Amino acid sequence: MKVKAVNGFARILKAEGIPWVSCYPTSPVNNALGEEGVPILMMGEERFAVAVADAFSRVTCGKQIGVCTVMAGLNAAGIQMAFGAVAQAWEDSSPVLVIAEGVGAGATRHTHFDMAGAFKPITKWVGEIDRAELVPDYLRRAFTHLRSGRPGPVLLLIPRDLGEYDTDEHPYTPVKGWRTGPDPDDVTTAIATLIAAKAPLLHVGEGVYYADATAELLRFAELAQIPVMTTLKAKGAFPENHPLAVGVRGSLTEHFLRKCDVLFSIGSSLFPNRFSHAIPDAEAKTIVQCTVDLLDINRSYETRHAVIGDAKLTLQALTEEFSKRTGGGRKNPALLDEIRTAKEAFLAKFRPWMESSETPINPYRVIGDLMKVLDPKASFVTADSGNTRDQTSTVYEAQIPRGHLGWGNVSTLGFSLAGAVGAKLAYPQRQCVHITGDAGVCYMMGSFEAVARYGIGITTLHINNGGYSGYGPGFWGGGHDPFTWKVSEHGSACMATMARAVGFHAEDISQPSEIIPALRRALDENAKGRPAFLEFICSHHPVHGGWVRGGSGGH
Ligand SMILES: Cc1ncc(C[n+]2csc(CCOP(=O)(O)OP(=O)(O)O)c2C)c(N)n1
Ligand SMILES: [Mg+2]
Repeated sequence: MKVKAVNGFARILKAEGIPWVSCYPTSPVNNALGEEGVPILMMGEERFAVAVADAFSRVTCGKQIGVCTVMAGLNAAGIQMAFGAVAQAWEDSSPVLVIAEGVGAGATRHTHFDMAGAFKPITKWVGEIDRAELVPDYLRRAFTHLRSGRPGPVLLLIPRDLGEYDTDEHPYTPVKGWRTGPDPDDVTTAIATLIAAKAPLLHVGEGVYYADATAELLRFAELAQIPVMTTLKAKGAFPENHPLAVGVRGSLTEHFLRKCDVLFSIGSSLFPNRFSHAIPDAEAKTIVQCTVDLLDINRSYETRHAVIGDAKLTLQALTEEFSKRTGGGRKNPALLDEIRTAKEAFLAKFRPWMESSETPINPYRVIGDLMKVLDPKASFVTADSGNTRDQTSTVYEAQIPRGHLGWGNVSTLGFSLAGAVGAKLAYPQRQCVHITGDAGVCYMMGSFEAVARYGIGITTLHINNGGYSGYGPGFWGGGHDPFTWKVSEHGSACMATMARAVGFHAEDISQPSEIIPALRRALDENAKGRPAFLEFICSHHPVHGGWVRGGSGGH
């Protein structure tokens, strides 16, 4: 049967199980999606359209692929604005499919902008479809990249006037994606190293999420009785209320990171960025790195022991070898005591703020009360760039996989709204909340109308601390204070009023005792399909758990 190229394209997306496509006007694929019965979500700008699709891929750990379209072709405005969002997906290895209009045959001399060239450094693959009958081939390759190996964004360019192709001659079967298993010799070495360790630490990265290996991780950690820390992006991959959990950052994590003699890493690049730890005294420790991607080997630290392969297959092999060598699991009550004591010391610093009745409200009180209200087994929390990320990632306890989305090798303001929207679309039954600051809110305001229009019941928590708090006095030197950080007083700029005007349930809260009732009202509104915005009048309190820096193993 003959179909137009864009319709064949849309049918293939449907066959691949794509539930909706987020977009911003316009793309020749959008109409075809309508004709083929694939809903589109028309957002408020391109960056958000990409970010929602990106977030959907992240929160489903690539089990579902987020897809978006943006304007391009001879008017590259859309794809140019989308660049930052795609770059972020690339930095964080998120498997999002971006579709844009290609430049048709003979028209390349009419544009200055080399789309494929511009996006090659920030995508896993760019496909430029130049003949109608190649639509199935290009989508087959796109989904192979999206579903196999280290995840990452793919850009497909499809011109509007490609003509037709015959689907009987060029059929399409959905792509399953492929995994690689570990070398058994490397598994033996890794387990021998682990068994010989005096103070091992499991260091868990987001690869465990993408490999769907959280159950295998739990089994392995319990069998081997090892403390478990996660990277920010892997927060929640191991239940943070588990007696072996040592969190993401702060004194509890730091104690075990410094103390360990074997750092046993699974699913992490191990590169120390702005939002992760360096490995202290790396040369004095033995590092075992289990990862899917050779790019990470001998990258930030010299690799002596590596296991290359999918994290699920690797954890299964490690568990089997460990059981064989130890005759079943082992017990370590002294370790559990040590974790409990270190956790108590860590909480002793933050708990008073989480329970504080001071005004302006301490931001930790909002997070503490949020933890009292949310169902820990059916909720999702993410936070924005700035103090909200740092404070949430320090004290919020994620008990289920993707109960928290940590993102941001490069952490871009405004992404938390997309995170919550992507989560709500993926898990409609969950309470989905994101925490953002004054700068974060400004970065997302233009997208609120679409969230309300589609009835996406998420809650925005705006921590109004009167400015860009982490950039306060002294951050860039005295000369720029106060202009680097202060924003308008709440009396003259009420963000809750703006959110209400575009369809959100909205409140502003200045009393700590009002936090829990307001959260409950917001979640009730969410359950009815209405987003909610709560603006908390908070203190300037830029305190959070630290990252271990330095060491000689990379910066
Ligand atoms: C797109 C982008 N530009 C700049 C930054 C740098 N940046 C990080 S946090 C921040 C200010 C955050 O202020 P606010 O949202 O009020 O949060 P607070 O730290 O005060 O809680 C800025 C400018 C960024 N992360 N992303
Ligand atoms: Mg602020």
